[in-house]
Amino acid sequence: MQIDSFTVVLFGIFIKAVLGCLFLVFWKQHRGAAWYVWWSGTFFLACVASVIFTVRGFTTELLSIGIGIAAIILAFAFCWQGARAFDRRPILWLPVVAAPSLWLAACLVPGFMDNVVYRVVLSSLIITSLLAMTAFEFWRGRSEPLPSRWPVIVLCSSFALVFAIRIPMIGLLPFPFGALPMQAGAVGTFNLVMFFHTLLLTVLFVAMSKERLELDQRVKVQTDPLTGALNRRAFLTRGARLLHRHEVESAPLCLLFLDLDRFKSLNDRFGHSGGDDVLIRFVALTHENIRPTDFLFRLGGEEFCCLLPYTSVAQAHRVAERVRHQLEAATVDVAGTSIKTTVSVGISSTEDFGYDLETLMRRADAAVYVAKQQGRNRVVVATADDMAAPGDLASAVRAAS
Ligand code: GH3
Ligand code: MG
Ligand code: MG
Repeated sequence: MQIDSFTVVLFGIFIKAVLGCLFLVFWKQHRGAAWYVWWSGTFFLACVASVIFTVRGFTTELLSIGIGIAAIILAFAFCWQGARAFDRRPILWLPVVAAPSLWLAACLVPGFMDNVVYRVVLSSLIITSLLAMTAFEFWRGRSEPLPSRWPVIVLCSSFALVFAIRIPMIGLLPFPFGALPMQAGAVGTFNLVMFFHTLLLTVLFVAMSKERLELDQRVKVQTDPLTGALNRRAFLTRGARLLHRHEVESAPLCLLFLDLDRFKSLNDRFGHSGGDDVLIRFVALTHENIRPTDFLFRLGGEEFCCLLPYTSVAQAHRVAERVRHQLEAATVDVAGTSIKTTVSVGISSTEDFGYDLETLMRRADAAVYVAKQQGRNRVVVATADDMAAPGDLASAVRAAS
């Protein structure tokens, strides 16, 4: 069975319209995901462009080629802004307006529409730039662990390359790969290349969005909403994972248990919201004093825990002293009053107590208890003969797990 080219074009229009609707449906399900709207716009514009191209021959070249290519250019500009929205960067409206305007302005220049070389060069330059910017946006966000991000970067780059190589091929290949007289085979191949790029990119955009939404959910359930620190749930899962890795490698890890001093009286004097401000400041200050590879968890109330991978007791002691010192020196402004507070810290190490999270917690908690008894605002390293902590925090850890 032979399918005529008009049927293929109609099929393409239908697919693009369906994809445009699909991304709109995704957006309705996740209203915060504005990138879906941009990518929906990309497909609707590509659909409009295909419709306009089908009337070529029935209307002027300016209306068919001029407006059709402008719609394609706008579609790629939308794709780029979708990438920016995906990586939570502000939308750049100027290129969205400027790119198709530049093309349309050129179309109005006498002689431009009649010269296929000019048309191929200018449209390729604009589209290559837009696709390269899209690939660049995704590359900039590469620190986010989304597996589909890398194939998207590769695909956007190869899409850009397809348009870029048209420029050196102007005098060598038939349109649309170059600017020599059109051949049916070349048009078919070009459309096929476009079709597979678009299809693959769509699948990857959907996969990447799904990965992002899952990651956001995972981060949300592991984050304390007040301070932004990791929560007890994260402590249990990450702690167990970290300890297992350190045990396999026989590497040292230290646990800091940090308990703010006389926090209840601070709450009583300055109100709960004043206490909240101190908690937020404390988390920010602690983050400034640990490495990006260390972890800070809010276990509850005014109790925090740091896991310091590949760290000796001496190094952990320095970190704890730094945090203690800086908190002592810091002030938090609450309704015009400067609040000051201190912290007591207990340290336990895998070098002394092995690789069991519960044991490390119990030992560090006992060390905090000693610090409180000695007058607070100090760092105590857990030793084998520390007394047991009251309220047995380890059993709380067990209960939460
Ligand atoms: P110590 O020096 O012995 O640790 O005394 P403390 O007052 O810090 O300890 P205590 O356990 O007696 O009090 C902890 C207080 O923390 C009691 C509770 O009201 C307060 N708290 C718990 N969660 C929050 C919170 O989310 N925000 C605020 N502002 N306070 C909280
Ligand atoms: Mg406490
Ligand atoms: Mg306390």
